[in-house]
Amino acid sequence: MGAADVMKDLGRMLASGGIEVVDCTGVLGPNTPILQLPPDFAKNTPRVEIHKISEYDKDGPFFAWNWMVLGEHSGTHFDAPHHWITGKDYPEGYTDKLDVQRLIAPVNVIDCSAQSQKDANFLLTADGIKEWEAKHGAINAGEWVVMRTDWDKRADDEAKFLNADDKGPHSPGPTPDAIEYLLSKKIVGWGTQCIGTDAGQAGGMTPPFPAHNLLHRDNCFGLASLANLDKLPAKGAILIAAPLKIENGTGSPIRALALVPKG
Ligand code: 23J
Ligand code: MN
Repeated sequence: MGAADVMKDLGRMLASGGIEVVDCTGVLGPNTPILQLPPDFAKNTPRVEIHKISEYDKDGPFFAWNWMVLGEHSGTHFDAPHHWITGKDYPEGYTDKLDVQRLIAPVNVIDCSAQSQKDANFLLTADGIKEWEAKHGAINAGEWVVMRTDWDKRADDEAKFLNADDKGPHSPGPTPDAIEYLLSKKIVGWGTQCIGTDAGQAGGMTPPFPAHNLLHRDNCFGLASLANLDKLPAKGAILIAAPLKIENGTGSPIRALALVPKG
């Protein structure tokens, strides 16, 4: 079947609901959990603010609109290669310069929800990914890989979402060998449901923050604070994860949408 026929069928399936669009995005607002850097950094990304300009009043009798305070790395968001020092030399490693062809791709959903419920510091390893592949099929070049932890169920409570104590944040993520394995398969990117693409304790790994360090070293993308991954099949969905075209942007909030075959 040719591409034109595929498109025709895709359009029909979307219009009829045979393909369901699942929203993998959290609400962006003042209650959105925000990353907290250790206090030795003077600056941090701000809380999201939404300010009214008008709502059918003296400042706008016919119209409602708002303005915002919004960091690039807020809520459900995209990490571009330039976000990390290992990706700094890619000329296309910014939100306004990257190859949009890579943003829409099949998604592999690795369910780590049971392990993550038992252990907030659960780490997905290369062996864990290979076990998943033996059951569900191989991860292929050009695909997204996301780690399901159901962490989005905590997103209405920032303290539970960040899950920090005097030793720092505790949240699941990948090991360095997991990310190296996925990069050897030429994935487009890696996503999680936690505040960042790395585990809470990833600052102590070698290299520190391996998802950031290794993904962006290889010009690959990261996705964080994804929602509703429990509504996706292990394989068979297509993920659309498109950042705003921020000039020289290092990341951006996204509306992450998954196309899921029904039934
Ligand atoms: C800045 C510094 C460290 C980290 C992050 C941002 C993120 O997780 C992010 O949002 O990309 S770890
Ligand atoms: Mn980020």
